[in-house]
Amino acid sequence: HAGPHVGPMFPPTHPVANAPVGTPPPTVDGFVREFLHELTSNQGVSLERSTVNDQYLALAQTVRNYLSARWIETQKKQRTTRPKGVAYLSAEYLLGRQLGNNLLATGLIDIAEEAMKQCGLDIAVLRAQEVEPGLGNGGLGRLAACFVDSLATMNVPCIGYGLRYEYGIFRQTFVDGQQVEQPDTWLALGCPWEFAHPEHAIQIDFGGTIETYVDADGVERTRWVPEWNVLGIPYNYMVPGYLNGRVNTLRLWSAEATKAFDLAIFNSGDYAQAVRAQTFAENITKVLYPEDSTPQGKELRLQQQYFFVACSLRDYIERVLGPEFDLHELDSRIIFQLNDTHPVIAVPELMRILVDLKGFDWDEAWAVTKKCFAYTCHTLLPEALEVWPVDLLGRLLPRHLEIIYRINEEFLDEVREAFPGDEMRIRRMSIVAEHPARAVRMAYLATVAGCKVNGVAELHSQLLRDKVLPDFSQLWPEKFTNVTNGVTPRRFLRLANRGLSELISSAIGTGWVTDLERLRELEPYAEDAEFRSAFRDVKTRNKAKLNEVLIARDGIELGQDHMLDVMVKRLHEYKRQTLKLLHIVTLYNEIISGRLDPKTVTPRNFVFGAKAAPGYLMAKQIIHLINAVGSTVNADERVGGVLKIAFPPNYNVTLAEKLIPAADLSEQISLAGMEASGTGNMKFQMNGALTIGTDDGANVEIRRLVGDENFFLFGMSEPEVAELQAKGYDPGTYYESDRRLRGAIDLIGSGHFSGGDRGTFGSIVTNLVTVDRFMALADYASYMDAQERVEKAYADTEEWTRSAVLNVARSGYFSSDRSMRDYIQRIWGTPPAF
Ligand code: 475
Repeated sequence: HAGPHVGPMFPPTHPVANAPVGTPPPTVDGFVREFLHELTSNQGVSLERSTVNDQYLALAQTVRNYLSARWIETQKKQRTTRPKGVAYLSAEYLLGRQLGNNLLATGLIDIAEEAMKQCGLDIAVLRAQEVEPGLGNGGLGRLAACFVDSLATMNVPCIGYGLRYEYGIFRQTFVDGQQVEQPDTWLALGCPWEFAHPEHAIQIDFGGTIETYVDADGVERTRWVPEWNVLGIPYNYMVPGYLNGRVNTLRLWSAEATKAFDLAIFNSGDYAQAVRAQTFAENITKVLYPEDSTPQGKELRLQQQYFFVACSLRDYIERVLGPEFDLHELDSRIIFQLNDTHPVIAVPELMRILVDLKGFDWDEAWAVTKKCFAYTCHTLLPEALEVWPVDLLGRLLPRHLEIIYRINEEFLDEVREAFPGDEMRIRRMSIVAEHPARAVRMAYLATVAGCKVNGVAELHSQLLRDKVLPDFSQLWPEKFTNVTNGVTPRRFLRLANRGLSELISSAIGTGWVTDLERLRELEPYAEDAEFRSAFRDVKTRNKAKLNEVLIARDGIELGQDHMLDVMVKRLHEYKRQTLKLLHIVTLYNEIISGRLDPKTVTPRNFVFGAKAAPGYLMAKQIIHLINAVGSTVNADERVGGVLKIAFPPNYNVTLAEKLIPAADLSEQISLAGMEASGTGNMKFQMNGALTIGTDDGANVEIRRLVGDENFFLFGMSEPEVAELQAKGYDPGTYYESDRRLRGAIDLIGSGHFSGGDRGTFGSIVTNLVTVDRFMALADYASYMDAQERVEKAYADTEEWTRSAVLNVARSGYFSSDRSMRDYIQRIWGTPPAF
């Protein structure tokens, strides 16, 4: 089976493949002219009087002009060929900076750099001016951004739908080592990448009641009589493929007050109330909820979710397909991919559109709906599975609740038929949970409605089938599948690590950028001493650049020539940042108590990056502890500088692009069975870091690909975790029996890192010794052993480099291009139209 056509949509006419057809190849002089034109006509300033922000905006505008013509062409072509496309529905897109990516996609990097030089400007300074759109929390949001990049590059028609939060993920600062959140004002200095279309506003209804009526044909029907509404304004972003002429669309919705609404109130004379109504509407897209994996059941969050999918479905059905389209054939033109349960309210919304507005009968509508959705699950944590209280849903979306009830009734009838007399099963599988309060289980609704359900790594998909949705996988085994996550090599290798990219290309050519499996051709170079030396030089330069960035950004100085050991990800107990801390505190404690000679310790920089959900108190205390250990250890002369701890605040995509290329060691140390996949792990591997990790998420697949000898495995396997859980886990026994572990925990408990105050980190210590839900103590000894193996391996520079090169060479599988191929083959289907 040939699979989708992947490659340029138009034969490139000149090296700048995203430039408009027929335009002459861009030149440095031409680029300078266009840039100066943008500066004067858009910013209204001369070069001499311009600020860095003016210059950045003018440069962005210049690049955007190269993309927009191709964008229009892509859409024109799609309107005539009408291919089946993908609508990726995601409440989050963690895009990262756009300028570098768009320069890369248009092939303009060198021309732009030279043009800026001719204007007396440093393009790096302009690029640094961009505030990244942080419209996501972590893995799930970044995955969406990688996927839309890959689909454009693979020439697959895709429209990404999401929300344009006025405030993205908060900006993290530390005050006395504690996290303090600041609003992320990413739009304050202007966003040159978006195209606002207020004229295409869509009205979205909320609240009210439902009523039945008899239609013209004498059929009894239901309709929703809503109480209030808001407008959804689309903001379009260009998603360029890499040098291939395709530019897809990312459409983010922003909420505004409807005119009719405030006009009515204005006419009643209540000016203040009218203005409040405006604010009320705008609240819907005001801020990204900063909870990663423990969503709070907040009404505003449900408003966001419904607003986003209602805008998106209406947009696709009415604007993209148009009134002539026969919606019985909807699945021939679109698949809606649900990025977790956040967009699942789209299921009853499509049913409502088909039944209430388009006159379908129920069965017809359900047959169409079932073919148009597929669901991706990103978690295994029970507290992360979204449920919406029935009273809240009924108040905000009464008709949708009614539709969900009917879906559930018919579904449960199907279960009864398959398993007669099994009422326990009915209760377990019901979309509507009865206890503790009546609530809709969104993952169940997605599973019932979706044509496919996938996990995000092999182990995760297995656990999803066996532990999270076992009844469903028994009923519909063929519905379940796996698509292992991936990351875009354009941003995370080609752009973030120019040195390594050039080294790779000098060895095997440039084809790897869109065909990452070709990195396999590097394997023989692992045996080539000259290549290894060049590879090390790249790492050294990346470390030097990181040092510059950290000094400029935070005044942080790392140890020179140290191993760089990095743990960057959201702060969560299951990810076990505390286990990493126990390793550091153990080394420190052994040194200061004279049992370990610092001269025998491999000098290491430990770098952390992590945001905690603002309401997650334990996570915030762990952040405080990391900072406290950092300042104590860094200042203690007995350590002789061999252990350095850095925790730059506000870890984001931009910082990731600096940290990952410099890393030697990647920490992926979640309790087995907890991390659905991980994607940072893939980025580190791709950039030549070795992984120390548990058998969890995609680590399993990384290790299988790189081989045991190139991976530092430790800890219990998932079945071992389950077994220990079942027989009863007591962290106290580990504490009592392991001298080093006890020493480290006692040192934290003694107040050594908190100016003598035992209370500061008391709850962390108590929690570890008495509860330790994620079994850090059980895996501690094994982790310490693995870290010793790391030290030994790192001492043999040539062997380490050999391993690092092999890690890169074997990372091709983790391109998000491969993930997209898997989605096409296993979920979306591969009609010739792709
Ligand atoms: C997994 N975010 C990673 C990654 O598949 C995985 C949840 C609720 C509300 C807002 N955000 C979330 C997540 O659940 C999330 O980011 N999950 C992550 O998805 C991509 O690699 O293992 O933890």
